[in-house]
Amino acid sequence: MIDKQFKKEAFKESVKENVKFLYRKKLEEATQEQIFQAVCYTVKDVIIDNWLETQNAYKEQDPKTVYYMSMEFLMGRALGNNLINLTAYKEVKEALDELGLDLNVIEDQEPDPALGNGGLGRLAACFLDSLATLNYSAYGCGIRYRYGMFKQQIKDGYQIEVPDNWLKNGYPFELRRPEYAKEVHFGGYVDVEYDPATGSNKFVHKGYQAVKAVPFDMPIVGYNNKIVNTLRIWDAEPIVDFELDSFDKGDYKKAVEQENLARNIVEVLYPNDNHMAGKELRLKQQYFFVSASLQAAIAKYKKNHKDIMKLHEKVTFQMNDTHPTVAVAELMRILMDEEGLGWDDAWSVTTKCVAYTNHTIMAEALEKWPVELFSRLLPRVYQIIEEINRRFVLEIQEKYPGNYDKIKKMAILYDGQVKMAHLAIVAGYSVNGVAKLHTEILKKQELKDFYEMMPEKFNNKTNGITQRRFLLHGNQLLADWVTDHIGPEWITDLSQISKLKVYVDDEKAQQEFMNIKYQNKVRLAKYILEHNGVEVNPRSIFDVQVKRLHEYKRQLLNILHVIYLYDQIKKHPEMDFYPRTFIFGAKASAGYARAKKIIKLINSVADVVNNDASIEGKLKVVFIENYRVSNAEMIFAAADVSEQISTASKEASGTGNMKFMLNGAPTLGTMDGANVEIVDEVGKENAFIFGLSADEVINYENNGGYDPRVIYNTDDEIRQVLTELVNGTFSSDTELFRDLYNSLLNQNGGERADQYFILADFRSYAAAQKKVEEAYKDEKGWARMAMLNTACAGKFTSDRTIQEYVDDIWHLDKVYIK
Ligand code: KOT
Repeated sequence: MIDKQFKKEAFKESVKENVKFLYRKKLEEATQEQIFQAVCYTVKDVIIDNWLETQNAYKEQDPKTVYYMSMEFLMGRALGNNLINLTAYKEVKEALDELGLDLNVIEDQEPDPALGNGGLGRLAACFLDSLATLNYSAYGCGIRYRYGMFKQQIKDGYQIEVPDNWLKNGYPFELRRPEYAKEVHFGGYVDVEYDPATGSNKFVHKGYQAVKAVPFDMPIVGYNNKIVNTLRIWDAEPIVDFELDSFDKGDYKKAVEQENLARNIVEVLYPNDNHMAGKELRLKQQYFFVSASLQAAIAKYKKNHKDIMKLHEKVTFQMNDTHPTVAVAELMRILMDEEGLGWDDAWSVTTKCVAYTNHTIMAEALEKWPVELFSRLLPRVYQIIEEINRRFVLEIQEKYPGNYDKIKKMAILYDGQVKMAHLAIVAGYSVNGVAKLHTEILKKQELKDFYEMMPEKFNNKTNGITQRRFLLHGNQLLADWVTDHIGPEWITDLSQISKLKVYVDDEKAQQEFMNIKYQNKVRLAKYILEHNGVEVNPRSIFDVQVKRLHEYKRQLLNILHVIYLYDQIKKHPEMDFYPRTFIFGAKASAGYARAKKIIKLINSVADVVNNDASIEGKLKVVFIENYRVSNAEMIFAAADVSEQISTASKEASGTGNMKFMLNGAPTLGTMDGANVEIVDEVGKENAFIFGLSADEVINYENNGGYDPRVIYNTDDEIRQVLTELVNGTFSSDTELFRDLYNSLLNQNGGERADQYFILADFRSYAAAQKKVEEAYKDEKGWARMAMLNTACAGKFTSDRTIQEYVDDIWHLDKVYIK
């Protein structure tokens, strides 16, 4: 409770006033959506005051600022989170109660701003929360996509993509800032002109198309500290009457083209996770938001600093994967062509300002642009990249004389392609991976040559999540219980949560903890009944895998194991079997046919299993439609088992694994990504680890793979499971799952048979699952394990991650608001 607006009576009055003002209605006449808007305006009113104060404090104290450059910010709903961080959630809930309104229902009116695909975008959102909470000056820089991540519907077991028109009713928390609009230029050509003022040549970009970038600001509320930072996302508008001199007014065709460019550029988020969309429009999106963000950052710096050579003392740009890496050349362009620096000075500033985070080693995600496309779309920027490359190649030659292999492997321009990761590493002053294992793989394998040449740049920053959203908001019962036992410090210092360890053998605490889990399972069961029409038993083990659908994440392994269990129960009806509910949630990229087929398989297995009376409800399979941030919060709270079963070495970190852990669900997983560190924290005996190690997988890969047919030929039960994919058990169309079947057994072109080692890991996965069942039957033992997971999750707060970025990379100053 920090402001007068959250005195209950004043709050109630304000909501009523807003309903009247916005809709000319009385509260009783307003729809829930209208009430949602009215409540948001009341909340925004408080936020705006803090926002102004924060920005004033920044002006006065002039701290260094990080610009977190990201194509994706998967924010999730803002209302509940803002109330939590304003420490006003409970008061507002009561005030609304008194008006006969339910805050949960009102929160449910908000569209999920889904300007991201999955982990990478959600990480950016958690980072903004932590930056504000830790009193650091920060901007998120991104794109205001008209359509975010598609909404998923399941029809007849298939995924259908429905456009996500999140701005349909207006988004209450955004603020349009036309006074900070910037122009961004595409296409055209570069002229060399003699500049009499300097007596040297200058490069002039001509004949381009221009787009106006208009920023929309969203407030990022820190927890209980009055800090409000800004997520600045850029909209595109046609230039029409904006700086008309920059193009030929009379050119009708060009005017139409520019209008189309503006319309298209921010239209939609590319729905690909861990996959490069090599589309011209994607590169346009990248340059669009990068150029606008850099122009704005430099304009802001110049307002109260004279010396552009000291930019790095006040500004740092963190590139969230290679998607914003064109920033390297764009910053060079601005410093040289607009600020008048020479190459060496511009390079010296740029290489102190930009840093790069790598999030994946999946080959298909590596960004490489055809030179033809790049140079046509961004001729001046491309020229600069050529020069960066020329100088870098000279450096390679100096360090490795005569070693042309190094040039081939490390050059930024090679084989007619622009390699964005190479550009990011060459220019960046820091290169980091997102979990210990991932960073080691980068150093030893993927980026070995770069690590050898510039080891000082490389560092690890293990990912984290914000406990404010994923415990305090998402699991209010557990949050209150934790606070009752150890006080509220965990909310801003998650290391405190280890104080729960003293309760893990306390039977009363165990019962309370598991009773909360049960209530959360009842809540999820209700959601599943409403959304899927499937009744699930909240006393069964809730075994959950929610994440993007990708072959490397191995949802296929999970569902094949479900088939295996089903076969076992059918064959031995008398066998001891603890009831289990397998819960899936996953979106597949629209063009990823095999991923979509796996969704269909999950739903087909669900149809058969859920409707087979003979197994007496022992096994249920549920596919939750449209998995997203808002239902994720509820799902984590209700999970008993956290499925983190990627092929070792493939999942850079994972962050869902941390959300499950915090909510008391032990990990069933491979030694991959941050799972390794989860096990370090909680102990191997409090997780269920299986499968090949990253080294073993990489070894196989370097030696041409392995032969799944040996397993198929010798393991009857596995063969039976695979046979059921194509013998009509789950579809009368025996060809429906043929591709999945083949992918496990047959080599296909360049693709190895079972390239994600599903059969190789199957038996060890099944054994780990058996251990889960045994462990769950021991009620006290399980309660202890679940509590230990919560108690050992302290490391995985994004507050810790951000503090490490600040200490090792950004060197920001804290700012306090009086
Ligand atoms: C790559 C290309 C396009 C869109 C997304 C990606 C992407 C996503 N690359 N890595 N990620 C995930 O990033 C998360 C945050 O660091 C990791 O936890 C996760 O393991 C990555 O797969």
